[in-house]
Amino acid sequence: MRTWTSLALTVLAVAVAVGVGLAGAAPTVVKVIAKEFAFEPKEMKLKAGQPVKLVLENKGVIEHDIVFDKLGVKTATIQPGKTAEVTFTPKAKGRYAIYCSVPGHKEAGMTGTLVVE
Ligand SMILES: [Cu+2]
Repeated sequence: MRTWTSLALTVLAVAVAVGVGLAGAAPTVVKVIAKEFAFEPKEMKLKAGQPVKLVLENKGVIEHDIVFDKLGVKTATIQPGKTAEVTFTPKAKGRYAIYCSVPGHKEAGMTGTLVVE
C-alpha cells in the first residue's frame, strides 16, 4: 500500500515537473509584418531571458527579411505572401537596431527598434 502511494506521488511529481518545464520553455510569439518599406510594429518590446518566436509575414510585393543587429538573429529572405520564423532569447537589456537586409531597403526606411527590458 505504501509502495503504491509513493509511486503515485512520484508519477504526480514528474508530471508537474514536466508541465512546469514545458510552460517555462514556451516562447512568446511575436508577429511582425514587412512591406515596402517598413516593419509593423516598428518597435518591439521583449523581456530579457524570455524565449521569443518571431514570425515575419511579408505583406509587400517584393522580398524582405528581418535582421536584429548585434543579436546575430536573422530570418530567411521571404517572397511576398510568405512567412519566416526565427526563435531566439534576448539575453541583455538594451535597445537594438532592426532592419531589412535586402539591398536598399534599410536606406529606404525599413528599420525598427527592439527594446529588451
Ligand atoms: Cu525589405
